[in-house]
Amino acid sequence: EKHYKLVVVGGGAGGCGVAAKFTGKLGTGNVAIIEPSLYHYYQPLWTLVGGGIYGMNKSMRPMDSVIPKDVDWIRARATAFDPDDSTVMCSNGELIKYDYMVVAMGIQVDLHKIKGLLEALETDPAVTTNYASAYVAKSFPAIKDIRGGNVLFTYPTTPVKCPGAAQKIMYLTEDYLRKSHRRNGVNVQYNTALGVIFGVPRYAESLLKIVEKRNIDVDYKMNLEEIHSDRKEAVFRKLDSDTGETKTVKYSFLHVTPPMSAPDVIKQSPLSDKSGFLDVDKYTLQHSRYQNIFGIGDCTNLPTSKTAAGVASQSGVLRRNMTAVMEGNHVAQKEYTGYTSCPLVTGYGKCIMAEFGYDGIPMETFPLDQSKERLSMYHMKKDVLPEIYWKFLVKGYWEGPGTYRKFMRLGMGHVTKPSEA
Ligand code: FAD
Ligand code: UQ1
Repeated sequence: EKHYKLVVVGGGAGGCGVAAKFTGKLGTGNVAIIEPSLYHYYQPLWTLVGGGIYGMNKSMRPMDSVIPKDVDWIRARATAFDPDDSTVMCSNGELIKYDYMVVAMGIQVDLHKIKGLLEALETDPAVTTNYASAYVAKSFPAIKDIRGGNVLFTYPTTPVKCPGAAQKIMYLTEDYLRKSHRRNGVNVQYNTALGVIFGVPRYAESLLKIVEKRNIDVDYKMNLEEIHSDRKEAVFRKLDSDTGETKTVKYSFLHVTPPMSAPDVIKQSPLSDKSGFLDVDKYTLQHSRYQNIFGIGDCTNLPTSKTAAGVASQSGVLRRNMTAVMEGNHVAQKEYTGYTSCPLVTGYGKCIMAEFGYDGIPMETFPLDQSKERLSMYHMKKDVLPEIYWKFLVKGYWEGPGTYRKFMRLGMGHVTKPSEA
């Protein structure tokens, strides 16, 4: 049995950043990251990889290059939590004891929950998803092969990471078809299980205008249930039908946003709430029942959109609050506002920079109307944010644009916003 002052479970966006923040305070050898993957992925790039703008390699780095040098890397999966004993069991047989633990395991992509999806991803070049590392690189070749027919995009009933990414790839595809003079004769269709195009009305309004202008067909309350890749058919359940009606559509291209859920290890532990996600306080990020446990990112039950931008903002809150608890002070030093951001890429060279907090309250950083499509925000997404991520976020230095927002918007008042993120 090994014992650490701090154990971080998961070496993704949240885990690396948090470990980097605390290893300086706690000292070499006192912090460990439990992480099975050999590569760390910058997933926000996957939209652009799918759109043919970057290669997959640009989204990945060897895990040992992002895990801070003075942190112990335990190359294994966490397989069971015993929070009453302050221990985690690992897939390599090691039992790890901790004084404090941060759970940052991300969200689980449940490809197996749609009948025929795994088979289609493996065998049909026209079926793809930007949500799983193994298939992102399929997207652009498939887009280039479109020659008419129904080009379908889906959105499931469950929480997902970066909800906007289900549509970003659709706008890129549509733009690509237009620019390569293949848009005629193609029916672009967004089938979403939701009843709205986007959860925040301010941005939904912009997106509705875009789909109308670009002749994209949106069908609400449609949940992808099955794929028959042998017949190139997708079957959707109509969620608002009492009789369980379905709709079957022939596809020439299909981008799937798969259902997702909390990692099974969390679901099966005393750490989850009824939804299966890690049960944390929505303002302090401390676990609701175990004071020496905190959570960050996609694996938590924080009621806001799951994004790396959210993780950045949460990491500052977690730093302050966990430090306070370690020093014997009251936990609520800083409250999370629910800040999250979704750069809605709407074409090659266009992006709506959505930023909002709890209850969908807009929290825009820049002194301009971010609900409009802009080239500047596209460059932000494509060129600036990747640098911020690798140079600052995973090293523990980027806590989101909160402080910059206050500075940039001095005197600007056209969007209501809480003062901090
Ligand atoms: P992750 O970064 O996913 O890390 C989780 C880590 O936990 C992984 O390394 C995993 O290997 C590890 N792990 C899993 N199980 C175990 C286990 N049992 N034991 C130990 N370790 C485990 N966000 C934005 O802000 N802007 C965007 O534009 C954007 N676009 C996106 C586009 C796509 C296509 C996708 C898929 C995501 C996008 N995101 C975007 C979302 C962003 O990538 C995630 O919200 C972010 O990575 C969450 O960080 P995390 O640390 O919670 O999880
Ligand atoms: C952000 O902070 C962040 O973390 C690095 C992202 O992850 C890729 C984002 O996509 C966004 C949009 C932000 C928010 C930052 C600004 C400047 C709007």
